[in-house]
Amino acid sequence: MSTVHLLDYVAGNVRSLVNAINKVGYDVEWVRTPEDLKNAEKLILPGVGHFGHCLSRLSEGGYLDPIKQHIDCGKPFMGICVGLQALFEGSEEDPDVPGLGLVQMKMQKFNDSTKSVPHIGWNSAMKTTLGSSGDKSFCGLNPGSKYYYVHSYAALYKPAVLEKDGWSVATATYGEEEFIGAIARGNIFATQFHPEKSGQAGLRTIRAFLDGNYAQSLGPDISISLEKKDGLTRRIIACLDVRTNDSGDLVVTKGDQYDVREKDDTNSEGRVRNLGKPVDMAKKYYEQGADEVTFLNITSFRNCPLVDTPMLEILRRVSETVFVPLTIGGGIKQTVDPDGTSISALDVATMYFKSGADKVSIGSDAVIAAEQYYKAGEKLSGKTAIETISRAYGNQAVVVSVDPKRVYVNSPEDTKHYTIKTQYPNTEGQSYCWYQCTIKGGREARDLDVRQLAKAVEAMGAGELLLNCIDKDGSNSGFDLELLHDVKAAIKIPVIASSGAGSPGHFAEVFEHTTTDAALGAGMFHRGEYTISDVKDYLSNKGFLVRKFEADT
Ligand code: 1PR
Repeated sequence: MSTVHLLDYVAGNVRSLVNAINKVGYDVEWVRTPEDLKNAEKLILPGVGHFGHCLSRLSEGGYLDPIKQHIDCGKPFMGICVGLQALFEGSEEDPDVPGLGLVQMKMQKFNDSTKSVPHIGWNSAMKTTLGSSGDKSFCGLNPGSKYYYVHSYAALYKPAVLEKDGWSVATATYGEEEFIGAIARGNIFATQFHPEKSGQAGLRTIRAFLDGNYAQSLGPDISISLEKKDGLTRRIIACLDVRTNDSGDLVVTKGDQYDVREKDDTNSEGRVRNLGKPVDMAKKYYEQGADEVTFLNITSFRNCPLVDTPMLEILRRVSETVFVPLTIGGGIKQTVDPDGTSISALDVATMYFKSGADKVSIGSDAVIAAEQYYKAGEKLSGKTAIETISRAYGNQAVVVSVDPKRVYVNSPEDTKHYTIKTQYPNTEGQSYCWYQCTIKGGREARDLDVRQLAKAVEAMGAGELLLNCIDKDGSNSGFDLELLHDVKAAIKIPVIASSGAGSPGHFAEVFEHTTTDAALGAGMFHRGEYTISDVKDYLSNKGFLVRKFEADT
């Protein structure tokens, strides 16, 4: 098997990249010291998180000069995400930290006055300019395909600079901003998107780079044939609530308002609903075109040491065949093992990242952290799970999952919390409500409203909010649009609508009537009522941009 050298000096969460490289027939050799770079023929530099953190670590480790030498002597080099950004002069994110300076431009933050930032989701990479290397540099990129991006800073497209220096560029457009999705010149190829998370389209790109088959599968020069417009698709996420059933097996389950037990006629507790096996179901949803898969560990498996937790094995297996982002939630917090060993939230998250997760989702712990944030006069402690994990892995790796429920009041004066006037009064005719945060899977309500939580976790560095709704969960009656309006108005980070999806029409409704960034479904997919492709076909017929699953080629 041919090998490729991988320089993972910074974050350590590259399992899916390794899986993707193996999948296209290559073996990974790790670069452990700067000297190892001398033996590298093909080199991949992935990177996530903070530009300054990545570049400083590479510089302190003595890697920058050997990387430059590798590139200068004409050997194949591929940069991914911050690995692309490293080729530039620098970034607004950390103005004092220089990049390699091969591209004479700086990264800029996306304008967040008109859209959510980070830019998360599936967007294009369409060939725009031809550098001196001509078509040859575009490793398998296809103008009809979509690729998975997650970043707040981008190289905004400036054709004059790039063409002068002979760069070939593929761009994407987010809102009104056109930016570099991939760039190439001679032996250099780099993507702002994550090819290892971009399904078959991404695997094709990795394969083309590794095979040296740079000219493969080029489309027409779309700057002539297509109008540039926002290429971000509507993201559809499949969610698997996982727990052990009464026989001790790990199953996908699904509740109604968080109650996952079968209703029976007796007063005894029913059995846990068993809707299938997590690994098989994740693969099924990937093949139906899910843009992401989320696993929520809804009960604790904490009667065993963390390293043996069954979710780790599930992630390892899923990430071998599912090449879209995987999120894991449940129990992401400081933990104590049965033998008394204390494990920090960051270490817990690290174990999940190393097993194949791309994001962790924090529930109860985020609510407690937000309460403390307000108690301290809106001051950050720097020690919360959200802060420590986002510092190490980047904001995009931290999702906060919130489980709010409605509390009705007669008038806004009856509570100190932010209320909305609802179109759906309760049976007592009360038409104002606020959304109360809960912890422990909805079992314990706290004196914190969802707006407070959203603002606090955004300040702490969460990259995305998974907005459940206990009142709507399992109801098949559509998403809570009022809740979504409430939260979207308070924050800039992307919001995933969750709870209540019962038909494809509910997805169209939520995208039409709110500015939600993504929508998640569970029960309707698990029960086989609709597939993810049904939802995407429906959305596409309604004129929404969606990504279609590309089969193996
Ligand atoms: O608090 O950090 O340990 O995280 C626990 C996680 O587990 C939280 O994300 C919490 O939302 C989740 N959770 C806890 N108990 C339950 C339960 O159902 N008993 N599930 C639970 C949450 C909600 C969604 C669901 C949507 C869509 N499930 O994930 O999939 O509501 O459902 P639908 O489309 O069928 O309506 P921590």
